[in-house]
Amino acid sequence: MRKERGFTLTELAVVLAIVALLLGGLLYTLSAQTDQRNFEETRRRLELARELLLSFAIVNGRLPCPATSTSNGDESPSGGGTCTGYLPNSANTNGYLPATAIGFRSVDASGFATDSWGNRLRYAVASNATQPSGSTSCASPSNPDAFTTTTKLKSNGISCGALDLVICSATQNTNSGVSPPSCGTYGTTGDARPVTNQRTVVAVVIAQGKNTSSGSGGADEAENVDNDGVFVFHEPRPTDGQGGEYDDQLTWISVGELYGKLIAAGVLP
Ligand SMILES: [Ca+2]
Ligand SMILES: [Ca+2]
Ligand SMILES: [Ca+2]
Repeated sequence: MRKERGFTLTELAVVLAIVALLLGGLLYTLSAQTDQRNFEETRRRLELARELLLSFAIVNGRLPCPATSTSNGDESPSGGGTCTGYLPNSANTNGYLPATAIGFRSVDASGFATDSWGNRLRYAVASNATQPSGSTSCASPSNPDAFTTTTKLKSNGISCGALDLVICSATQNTNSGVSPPSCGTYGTTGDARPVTNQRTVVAVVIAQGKNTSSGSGGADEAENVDNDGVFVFHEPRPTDGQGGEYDDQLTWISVGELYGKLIAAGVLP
């Protein structure tokens, strides 16, 4: 007679531990894959936003104004001109991508363009034209709606730079209180370096990413929504990284690229 023998408690515990480990690993992989997919989808939406903004400019001879929290995804004011709360103006509390004006399809129930986590895409456009650095060719630019009014953009012409927006590698040591806004001079660890030069960027689109829904995010991210002309772009970082947690994604349009598209389409000069 063979003696029947079951699993010992120790054996069962080992098996359960292995199953738990495998399951945990699987769940982690799944959530990491979802995050990665959302990140890439958001990147695609930003690129689409960029193309649609440039297409809008070709048809309308200007860039659209940002949407505000009450404009249901349309530019404000409708038809462009002097934007509601234009930069550099601290009253510009509600700059969103004008989804209905440019025909952007991923929108929330109120018509605002969103990233793949459902956060509304931010958008800022330069209002003032200026001499490109070291040049005197943009003699008397028409401001402050230089890039959002068709006749002004045309009369300013391609000799003007865009004054109000600059992209930096950190918020530390930047200066938004000067015109043009500045990434400052690099001095100590954590200080910003320029990602773009001043007078280069005419529009920027920002996705605030996964952490925005949970209300987290660091100082570098806060710089992207504090309604001044300085924006921060770098690779994603964890909470204890330089400048705090950062998962924002940005894309921007240089003024030269805008002019290039308008010239190619016969809108300028
Ligand atoms: Ca973020
Ligand atoms: Ca700031
Ligand atoms: Ca800022």
